[in-house]
Amino acid sequence: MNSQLTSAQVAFYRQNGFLIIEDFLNESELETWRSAVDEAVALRDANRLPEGAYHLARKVTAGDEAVFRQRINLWMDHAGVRALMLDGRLGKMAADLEGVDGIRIWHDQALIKLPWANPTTWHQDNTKWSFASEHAITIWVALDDVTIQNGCMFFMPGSHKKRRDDYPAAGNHVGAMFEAYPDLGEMEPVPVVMPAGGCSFHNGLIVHAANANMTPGPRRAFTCAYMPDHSTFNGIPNVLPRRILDTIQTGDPLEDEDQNPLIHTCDPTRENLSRRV
Ligand SMILES: O=C(O)CCC(=O)C(=O)O
Ligand SMILES: [Fe+2]
Repeated sequence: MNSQLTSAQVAFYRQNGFLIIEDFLNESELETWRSAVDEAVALRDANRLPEGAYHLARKVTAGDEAVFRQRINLWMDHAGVRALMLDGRLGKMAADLEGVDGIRIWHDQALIKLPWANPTTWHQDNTKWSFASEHAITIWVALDDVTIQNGCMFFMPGSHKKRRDDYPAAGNHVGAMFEAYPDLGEMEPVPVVMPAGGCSFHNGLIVHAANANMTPGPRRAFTCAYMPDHSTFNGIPNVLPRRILDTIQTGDPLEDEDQNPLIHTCDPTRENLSRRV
């Protein structure tokens, strides 16, 4: 795993809100990621979230997969994915890119754009999550070659510097966000084409989307969204399970190790928490 970041990469990320690393996994690591994710998705069956999650508990049907097959928090119920996700090197990359001292998993997800899937509409991520932070960050790992044709992502460079809280949910047309924020619709997006084994990082507030899949093959990606340590609950349930929602109030820290494990910290007194693989 190519987990060494240069200062030029960090500077690019902070200015643009994203970074592409084409040679992230080598061949054998890519095989490990593919087989762990494929197996975990198959075992999860038609359940989008692990058992106990608050909502979205209903089983997914074909109509729900028009944009992608989405299976969330596979690290919780598959040992192979868990070993990949608790790797502190990923947490350190996320922390270094964002300049924060600790990183927790918010959620992982398999995002499989099936053949002929619809585009992913323009959106920001962090506005949907249970914490608000300028330093949320996601890694998106390509398990297949990602092309313009099969559903690559697109980023609006620099758009992460402004929170846009108020726009229609996905399901509307691809550019629905631009009706609320016309300035965004004037920008030139950057397509994120990369070979299998490549990855991108993107800030939780960057405005982004993905193409339709206009090919007969799937576009498999595995992603993990990260939350800075010390983030607090904002009242949005999102993927939190009932077990947690029943016990926290808005403003409480999100620090349940079984839900949001600390995978990297600069604090030596808490280091053992982030060394669990
Ligand atoms: O893969 C996609 O189609 C969209 C991914 C995305 O929105 C994300 O990772 O935040
Ligand atoms: Fe997103």
